[in-house]
Amino acid sequence: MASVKKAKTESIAREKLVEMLEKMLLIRHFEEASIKAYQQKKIAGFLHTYIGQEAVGVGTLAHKLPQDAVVTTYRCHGLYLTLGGSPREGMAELFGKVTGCARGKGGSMHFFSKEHNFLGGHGIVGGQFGIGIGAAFKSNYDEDNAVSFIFFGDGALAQGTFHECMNLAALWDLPAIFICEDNQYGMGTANSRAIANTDIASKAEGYGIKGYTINGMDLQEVHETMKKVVHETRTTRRPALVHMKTYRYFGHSVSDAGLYRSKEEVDTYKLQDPILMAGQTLMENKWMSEDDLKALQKKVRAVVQDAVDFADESPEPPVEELTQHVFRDEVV
Ligand SMILES: Cc1ncc(C[n+]2csc(CCOP(=O)(O)OP(=O)(O)O)c2C)c(N)n1
Ligand SMILES: [Mg+2]
Repeated sequence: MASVKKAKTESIAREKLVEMLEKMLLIRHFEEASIKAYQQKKIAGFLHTYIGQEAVGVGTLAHKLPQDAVVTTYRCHGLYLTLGGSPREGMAELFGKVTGCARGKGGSMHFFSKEHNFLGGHGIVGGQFGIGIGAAFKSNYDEDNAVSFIFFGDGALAQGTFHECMNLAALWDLPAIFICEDNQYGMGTANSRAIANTDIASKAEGYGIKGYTINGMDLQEVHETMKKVVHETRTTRRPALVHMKTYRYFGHSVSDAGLYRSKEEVDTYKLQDPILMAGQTLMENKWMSEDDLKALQKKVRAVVQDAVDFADESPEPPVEELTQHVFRDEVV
Protein backbone atom coordinates (compact mmCIF):
# COMPACT_ATOMS: atom_id res chain seq x y z
CA MET A 1 0.00 0.00 0.00
CA ALA A 2 1.85 3.05 -1.27
CA SER A 3 0.54 5.58 1.21
CA VAL A 4 1.36 3.51 4.31
CA LYS A 5 4.72 4.41 5.76
CA LYS A 6 6.62 2.28 8.27
CA ALA A 7 8.17 4.10 11.17
CA LYS A 8 11.91 4.73 11.27
CA THR A 9 13.55 4.95 14.66
CA GLU A 10 16.31 7.39 15.48
CA SER A 11 17.67 8.08 18.91
CA ILE A 12 16.37 10.82 21.16
CA ALA A 13 18.74 13.19 22.96
CA ARG A 14 19.29 12.46 26.66
CA GLU A 15 17.50 15.50 28.03
CA LYS A 16 14.39 14.86 25.95
CA LEU A 17 14.31 11.18 26.89
CA VAL A 18 14.57 11.95 30.62
CA GLU A 19 11.79 14.54 30.29
CA MET A 20 9.54 12.04 28.53
CA LEU A 21 10.36 9.28 31.03
CA GLU A 22 9.34 11.63 33.85
CA LYS A 23 6.00 12.31 32.13
CA MET A 24 5.34 8.60 31.64
CA LEU A 25 6.20 7.95 35.30
CA LEU A 26 3.87 10.73 36.38
CA ILE A 27 0.96 9.20 34.43
CA ARG A 28 1.65 5.74 35.81
CA HIS A 29 1.99 6.78 39.46
CA PHE A 30 -0.94 9.20 39.22
CA GLU A 31 -3.20 6.48 37.88
CA GLU A 32 -1.95 3.84 40.32
CA ALA A 33 -2.83 6.28 43.10
CA SER A 34 -6.23 6.89 41.49
CA ILE A 35 -7.00 3.12 41.46
CA LYS A 36 -6.18 3.00 45.17
CA ALA A 37 -8.39 6.03 45.86
CA TYR A 38 -11.19 4.40 43.84
CA GLN A 39 -10.95 1.27 45.99
CA GLN A 40 -11.13 3.51 49.05
CA LYS A 41 -14.35 4.97 47.57
CA LYS A 42 -12.85 8.44 47.30
CA ILE A 43 -13.61 8.40 43.55
CA ALA A 44 -17.06 7.62 42.21
CA GLY A 45 -18.32 6.79 38.72
CA PHE A 46 -15.94 5.54 36.03
CA LEU A 47 -12.15 5.36 35.98
CA HIS A 48 -10.41 4.38 32.73
CA THR A 49 -6.64 4.16 33.02
CA TYR A 50 -4.01 4.90 30.36
CA ILE A 51 -1.41 2.59 31.96
CA GLY A 52 0.49 0.77 29.20
CA GLN A 53 -0.36 3.41 26.59
CA GLU A 54 1.84 6.20 28.00
CA ALA A 55 4.37 6.26 25.14
CA VAL A 56 1.65 7.17 22.62
CA GLY A 57 0.61 10.41 24.30
CA VAL A 58 4.05 11.40 25.57
CA GLY A 59 5.92 10.70 22.30
CA THR A 60 3.28 12.43 20.19
CA LEU A 61 2.60 15.53 22.26
CA ALA A 62 6.32 16.27 22.55
CA HIS A 63 5.70 17.99 19.19
CA LYS A 64 2.74 20.10 20.26
CA LEU A 65 3.00 23.87 19.95
CA PRO A 66 0.98 26.12 22.28
CA GLN A 67 -1.63 26.98 19.62
CA ASP A 68 -2.28 23.29 18.75
CA ALA A 69 -5.48 21.70 20.01
CA VAL A 70 -5.75 18.25 21.59
CA VAL A 71 -8.91 16.22 21.99
CA THR A 72 -9.46 12.64 23.14
CA THR A 73 -11.72 10.01 24.67
CA TYR A 74 -12.74 9.39 28.27
CA ARG A 75 -9.28 7.72 28.73
CA CYS A 76 -7.93 11.21 29.17
CA HIS A 77 -5.79 11.58 32.32
CA GLY A 78 -2.54 10.71 30.55
CA LEU A 79 -2.80 13.35 27.84
CA TYR A 80 -3.86 16.02 30.34
CA LEU A 81 -0.76 15.32 32.47
CA THR A 82 1.49 15.10 29.41
CA LEU A 83 0.39 18.58 28.37
CA GLY A 84 1.37 19.96 31.77
CA GLY A 85 -2.09 19.86 33.35
CA SER A 86 -1.83 20.24 37.12
CA PRO A 87 -1.71 16.86 38.95
CA ARG A 88 -3.46 18.53 41.90
CA GLU A 89 -6.36 19.74 39.75
CA GLY A 90 -6.49 16.39 37.95
CA MET A 91 -6.71 14.37 41.16
CA ALA A 92 -9.23 16.83 42.62
CA GLU A 93 -11.36 16.35 39.50
CA LEU A 94 -11.34 12.58 40.06
CA PHE A 95 -12.39 13.17 43.67
CA GLY A 96 -15.26 15.42 42.49
CA LYS A 97 -13.86 18.45 44.28
CA VAL A 98 -14.40 22.10 43.34
CA THR A 99 -10.64 22.60 42.88
CA GLY A 100 -10.66 20.10 39.99
CA CYS A 101 -9.82 21.04 36.39
CA ALA A 102 -13.57 20.92 35.53
CA ARG A 103 -14.62 22.18 38.98
CA GLY A 104 -15.47 18.62 40.03
CA LYS A 105 -18.30 18.30 37.52
CA GLY A 106 -16.55 16.25 34.85
CA GLY A 107 -14.86 13.50 36.80
CA SER A 108 -12.51 10.98 35.22
CA MET A 109 -13.90 11.16 31.69
CA HIS A 110 -14.00 14.94 31.25
CA PHE A 111 -10.63 16.46 32.04
CA PHE A 112 -10.19 19.84 30.36
CA SER A 113 -7.56 22.57 30.23
CA LYS A 114 -8.10 25.84 28.45
CA GLU A 115 -4.52 26.84 29.28
CA HIS A 116 -3.14 23.87 27.31
CA ASN A 117 -5.82 23.92 24.60
CA PHE A 118 -6.90 20.47 25.78
CA LEU A 119 -10.47 20.34 24.56
CA GLY A 120 -11.38 17.46 26.68
CA GLY A 121 -12.00 13.94 27.37
CA HIS A 122 -15.28 12.81 25.79
CA GLY A 123 -17.55 10.01 26.98
CA ILE A 124 -19.34 9.45 23.68
CA VAL A 125 -17.30 7.12 21.47
CA GLY A 126 -16.37 9.26 18.45
CA GLY A 127 -17.75 12.43 20.08
CA GLN A 128 -14.39 14.18 19.79
CA PHE A 129 -13.90 13.97 15.99
CA GLY A 130 -16.12 16.94 15.11
CA ILE A 131 -14.55 19.09 17.82
CA GLY A 132 -11.07 18.13 16.62
CA ILE A 133 -11.65 19.01 12.98
CA GLY A 134 -13.46 22.16 14.14
CA ALA A 135 -10.26 23.24 15.87
CA ALA A 136 -8.32 22.47 12.67
CA PHE A 137 -10.81 24.57 10.67
CA LYS A 138 -10.33 27.42 13.16
CA SER A 139 -6.58 27.25 12.68
CA ASN A 140 -6.90 27.68 8.91
CA TYR A 141 -9.33 30.53 9.47
CA ASP A 142 -7.03 32.26 11.99
CA GLU A 143 -3.89 31.36 9.97
CA ASP A 144 -2.06 30.51 13.19
CA ASN A 145 -0.25 27.47 11.76
CA ALA A 146 -1.70 25.10 14.37
CA VAL A 147 -2.50 21.41 14.01
CA SER A 148 -5.21 19.47 15.76
CA PHE A 149 -4.37 16.20 17.54
CA ILE A 150 -7.41 13.91 17.55
CA PHE A 151 -6.85 10.82 19.71
CA PHE A 152 -9.42 8.02 19.60
CA GLY A 153 -9.76 4.30 20.31
CA ASP A 154 -10.02 1.39 17.87
CA GLY A 155 -13.66 1.06 18.96
CA ALA A 156 -14.46 4.34 17.18
CA LEU A 157 -13.25 3.15 13.76
CA ALA A 158 -16.64 1.74 12.80
CA GLN A 159 -18.44 4.94 13.81
CA GLY A 160 -19.92 7.04 11.02
CA THR A 161 -18.53 10.24 12.50
CA PHE A 162 -14.94 8.96 12.07
CA HIS A 163 -15.47 8.61 8.30
CA GLU A 164 -17.45 11.84 7.97
CA CYS A 165 -14.76 13.84 9.73
CA MET A 166 -11.91 12.18 7.79
CA ASN A 167 -13.77 13.05 4.60
CA LEU A 168 -14.28 16.71 5.56
CA ALA A 169 -10.70 17.07 6.78
CA ALA A 170 -9.36 15.73 3.46
CA LEU A 171 -11.85 17.72 1.37
CA TRP A 172 -11.14 21.03 3.11
CA ASP A 173 -7.40 20.57 3.76
CA LEU A 174 -7.74 20.64 7.53
CA PRO A 175 -4.53 20.12 9.55
CA ALA A 176 -5.95 17.31 11.69
CA ILE A 177 -3.93 14.30 12.84
CA PHE A 178 -6.20 11.34 13.54
CA ILE A 179 -4.39 9.12 16.05
CA CYS A 180 -5.97 5.73 16.62
CA GLU A 181 -4.82 4.32 19.96
CA ASP A 182 -5.38 0.68 19.06
CA ASN A 183 -5.21 -1.13 22.41
CA GLN A 184 -6.84 -4.10 20.65
CA TYR A 185 -10.13 -4.02 22.55
CA GLY A 186 -13.27 -1.91 22.70
CA MET A 187 -14.48 -2.76 26.20
CA GLY A 188 -14.39 -6.60 26.13
CA THR A 189 -14.56 -7.02 22.34
CA ALA A 190 -11.37 -7.80 20.43
CA ASN A 191 -11.12 -5.42 17.49
CA SER A 192 -10.76 -8.34 15.05
CA ARG A 193 -14.41 -9.16 15.92
CA ALA A 194 -15.61 -5.59 15.37
CA ILE A 195 -13.57 -4.03 12.55
CA ALA A 196 -13.73 -5.36 8.99
CA ASN A 197 -10.23 -4.20 8.02
CA THR A 198 -7.71 -4.15 10.87
CA ASP A 199 -5.00 -2.61 8.66
CA ILE A 200 -6.04 0.71 10.09
CA ALA A 201 -3.50 2.92 8.30
CA SER A 202 -4.83 1.69 4.96
CA LYS A 203 -8.14 3.46 5.62
CA ALA A 204 -6.30 6.72 4.87
CA GLU A 205 -6.09 5.75 1.23
CA GLY A 206 -9.87 5.97 0.88
CA TYR A 207 -9.59 9.68 1.66
CA GLY A 208 -6.46 10.39 -0.37
CA ILE A 209 -4.32 11.11 2.68
CA LYS A 210 -1.27 9.45 4.25
CA GLY A 211 -1.51 6.65 6.79
CA TYR A 212 1.19 5.51 9.24
CA THR A 213 1.63 2.43 11.44
CA ILE A 214 3.64 2.86 14.63
CA ASN A 215 4.59 0.54 17.49
CA GLY A 216 2.98 2.55 20.27
CA MET A 217 4.91 0.66 22.97
CA ASP A 218 8.16 2.12 21.61
CA LEU A 219 8.62 5.69 22.78
CA GLN A 220 11.47 6.41 20.38
CA GLU A 221 9.51 5.18 17.37
CA VAL A 222 6.46 7.21 18.39
CA HIS A 223 8.55 10.33 18.97
CA GLU A 224 10.51 10.15 15.71
CA THR A 225 7.66 9.24 13.39
CA MET A 226 5.29 11.76 14.93
CA LYS A 227 7.91 14.47 14.50
CA LYS A 228 7.68 13.87 10.75
CA VAL A 229 3.88 13.52 10.70
CA VAL A 230 3.32 16.70 12.72
CA HIS A 231 5.76 18.67 10.57
CA GLU A 232 4.13 17.44 7.37
CA THR A 233 0.61 18.23 8.58
CA ARG A 234 1.67 21.65 9.83
CA THR A 235 3.30 22.61 6.55
CA THR A 236 1.04 20.95 3.95
CA ARG A 237 -2.25 21.43 5.91
CA ARG A 238 -3.23 17.91 4.84
CA PRO A 239 -4.70 15.57 7.45
CA ALA A 240 -3.05 12.25 8.37
CA LEU A 241 -4.15 8.98 9.94
CA VAL A 242 -1.86 7.25 12.44
CA HIS A 243 -2.31 3.70 13.69
CA MET A 244 -0.66 3.33 17.11
CA LYS A 245 -0.40 -0.31 18.15
CA THR A 246 -0.58 -0.25 21.92
CA TYR A 247 -2.05 -2.11 24.90
CA ARG A 248 -3.79 -1.29 28.16
CA TYR A 249 -2.63 -3.29 31.17
CA PHE A 250 -5.78 -2.80 33.21
CA GLY A 251 -9.37 -3.46 32.24
CA HIS A 252 -11.55 -1.15 30.17
CA SER A 253 -12.39 0.60 33.43
CA VAL A 254 -11.60 -0.36 37.01
CA SER A 255 -14.77 -2.43 37.26
CA ASP A 256 -13.75 -4.74 34.37
CA ALA A 257 -12.78 -8.28 35.46
CA GLY A 258 -10.88 -8.83 32.17
CA LEU A 259 -12.30 -12.27 31.39
CA TYR A 260 -11.93 -11.79 27.62
CA ARG A 261 -8.10 -12.03 27.55
CA SER A 262 -5.42 -14.18 29.14
CA LYS A 263 -2.87 -13.23 31.78
CA GLU A 264 -0.15 -14.48 29.38
CA GLU A 265 -1.26 -11.96 26.76
CA VAL A 266 -1.10 -9.09 29.25
CA ASP A 267 2.30 -10.26 30.52
CA THR A 268 3.73 -10.34 26.98
CA TYR A 269 2.97 -6.66 26.57
CA LYS A 270 4.35 -5.81 30.00
CA LEU A 271 7.71 -7.13 28.80
CA GLN A 272 7.75 -4.29 26.24
CA ASP A 273 6.74 -1.71 28.82
CA PRO A 274 7.62 1.78 27.53
CA ILE A 275 8.76 3.01 30.96
CA LEU A 276 10.98 -0.02 31.47
CA MET A 277 12.42 0.40 27.96
CA ALA A 278 13.10 4.12 28.31
CA GLY A 279 14.83 3.52 31.69
CA GLN A 280 16.91 0.73 30.15
CA THR A 281 17.99 2.90 27.20
CA LEU A 282 19.05 5.67 29.55
CA MET A 283 21.07 3.27 31.71
CA GLU A 284 22.64 1.41 28.77
CA ASN A 285 23.83 4.73 27.35
CA LYS A 286 25.12 5.66 30.82
CA TRP A 287 22.89 8.75 30.65
CA MET A 288 21.34 7.81 33.96
CA SER A 289 22.40 5.59 36.87
CA GLU A 290 20.08 3.31 38.82
CA ASP A 291 20.21 5.84 41.66
CA ASP A 292 19.19 8.67 39.28
CA LEU A 293 16.22 6.58 38.19
CA LYS A 294 15.20 5.89 41.79
CA ALA A 295 15.50 9.61 42.58
CA LEU A 296 13.27 10.46 39.61
CA GLN A 297 10.66 7.94 40.78
CA LYS A 298 10.78 9.37 44.29
CA LYS A 299 10.30 12.90 42.94
CA VAL A 300 7.27 11.83 40.88
CA ARG A 301 5.74 9.89 43.80
CA ALA A 302 5.99 13.02 45.96
CA VAL A 303 4.15 15.06 43.29
CA VAL A 304 1.40 12.43 43.17
CA GLN A 305 1.12 12.21 46.98
CA ASP A 306 0.82 15.99 47.11
CA ALA A 307 -1.98 15.79 44.51
CA VAL A 308 -3.83 13.14 46.56
CA ASP A 309 -3.50 15.22 49.76
CA PHE A 310 -4.73 18.32 47.92
CA ALA A 311 -7.74 16.44 46.52
CA ASP A 312 -8.51 14.94 49.92
CA GLU A 313 -8.46 18.32 51.64
CA SER A 314 -10.36 20.25 48.94
CA PRO A 315 -14.04 21.11 49.42
CA GLU A 316 -16.85 19.68 47.33
CA PRO A 317 -18.56 22.08 44.89
CA PRO A 318 -21.20 24.25 46.60
CA VAL A 319 -24.83 23.52 45.75
CA GLU A 320 -25.12 26.92 43.98
CA GLU A 321 -22.72 25.59 41.31
CA LEU A 322 -24.99 22.72 40.36
CA THR A 323 -26.46 24.60 37.39
CA GLN A 324 -23.40 26.72 36.58
CA HIS A 325 -20.85 26.04 33.81
CA VAL A 326 -23.13 23.36 32.41
CA PHE A 327 -24.82 24.83 29.36
CA ARG A 328 -23.98 28.45 28.70
CA ASP A 329 -25.66 29.45 31.97
CA GLU A 330 -23.64 32.66 32.05
CA VAL A 331 -25.39 34.10 28.96
CA VAL A 332 -28.91 32.87 29.70
C1 LIG B 1 -21.65 6.26 20.95
C2 LIG B 1 -21.28 5.32 22.05
N1 LIG B 1 -21.54 4.01 21.94
C3 LIG B 1 -21.21 3.16 22.94
C4 LIG B 1 -20.60 3.63 24.08
C5 LIG B 1 -20.22 2.65 25.18
N2 LIG B 1 -18.75 2.48 25.17
C6 LIG B 1 -17.98 3.14 26.05
S1 LIG B 1 -16.37 2.81 25.81
C7 LIG B 1 -16.67 1.76 24.54
C8 LIG B 1 -15.54 1.06 23.84
C9 LIG B 1 -14.62 1.97 23.11
O1 LIG B 1 -13.43 1.31 22.82
P1 LIG B 1 -12.21 2.03 22.13
O2 LIG B 1 -12.70 3.08 21.21
O3 LIG B 1 -11.34 0.99 21.58
O4 LIG B 1 -11.47 2.81 23.33
P2 LIG B 1 -10.66 2.22 24.55
O5 LIG B 1 -11.62 2.15 25.70
O6 LIG B 1 -10.14 0.89 24.17
O7 LIG B 1 -9.58 3.22 24.82
C10 LIG B 1 -18.04 1.67 24.30
C11 LIG B 1 -18.65 0.83 23.27
C12 LIG B 1 -20.34 5.01 24.16
N3 LIG B 1 -19.73 5.54 25.22
N4 LIG B 1 -20.66 5.84 23.14
MG1 LIG C 1 -9.66 0.13 22.31
